[in-house]
Amino acid sequence: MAEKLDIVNQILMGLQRTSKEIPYHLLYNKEGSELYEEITKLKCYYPYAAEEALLEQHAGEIAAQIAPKSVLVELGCGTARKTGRLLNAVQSRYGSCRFVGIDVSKSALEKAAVYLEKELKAPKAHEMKFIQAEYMQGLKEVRRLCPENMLCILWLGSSIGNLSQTEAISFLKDVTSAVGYRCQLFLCTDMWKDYKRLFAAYKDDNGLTERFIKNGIRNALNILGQHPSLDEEKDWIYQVEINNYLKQVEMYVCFPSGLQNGEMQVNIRPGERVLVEISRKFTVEDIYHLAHEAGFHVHAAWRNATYGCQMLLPAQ
Ligand code: AVJ
Repeated sequence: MAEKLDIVNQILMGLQRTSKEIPYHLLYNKEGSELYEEITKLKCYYPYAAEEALLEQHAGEIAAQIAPKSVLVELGCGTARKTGRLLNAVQSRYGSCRFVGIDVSKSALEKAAVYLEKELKAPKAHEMKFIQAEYMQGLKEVRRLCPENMLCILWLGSSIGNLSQTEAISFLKDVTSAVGYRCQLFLCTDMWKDYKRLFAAYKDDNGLTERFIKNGIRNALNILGQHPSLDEEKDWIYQVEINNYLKQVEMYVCFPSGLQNGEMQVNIRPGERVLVEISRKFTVEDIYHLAHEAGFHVHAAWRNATYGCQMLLPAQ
């Protein structure tokens, strides 16, 4: 119950700011997770295929950078559709592989277990575990279960793009406080690129991203006890903006007629918009800078103009 109150307060705080926003994680309720899964199949949504291609191409080399006997830990593993080939590469290099998937979604974890079982070349050589938890709580639990092991923390999908620079730095610092310095971090990031490709990826013609972003708003309002009709929702406008200064895609919902709730805790004026998600993009320099600020160094990297995967080690 305390959690519910927390999230209500978080939403209200975001909606009472001068520039209104909601927490991006509200995008990932059941409908949202399904929509995101569909988005990843769109041709215009290049990050998914770009990451998959890099992992496919370099799985062997990536495995070679993972310390022997490491436990691989995936943050927000979801259905683990991209993890199998890394696990196979680790297993074929070292003979066995230990993996822990962390995700808040129980149903995603169940799918991940089934999917990986199919995908692994030698399932018996893998030890797999799944923890339903938020990232940090999950990491602490992994450290408790494996107090001595080197952990290789996988953070795929350019999920770090949802965090501002300050948030990203403190998140990466939190990782080392949760697990200590016996870890390495495999961090995947989308690269800063031309306006046209970014725009096409986040404003697809099928309107899937629009539905995904509006679903985030709907979820937030539902949590506040508001249930806008589909007719009301038809008036909402999805807006994508490319912020060149912060190198991020910004996704908004604009309310031409405004939106209030009974107690007037929420007062979105006509024409005002709410920021639902940012998706930051990185230059090579940005990645080095972020790693440095967070107390890591870039130990190895596999990149092209579209996408980057890098192995970070604690600078200590
Ligand atoms: C899951 C954060 C990587 O930023 O590209 C996709 C989410 N939002 N389309 C991204 C998203 C709109 C996605 N991440």
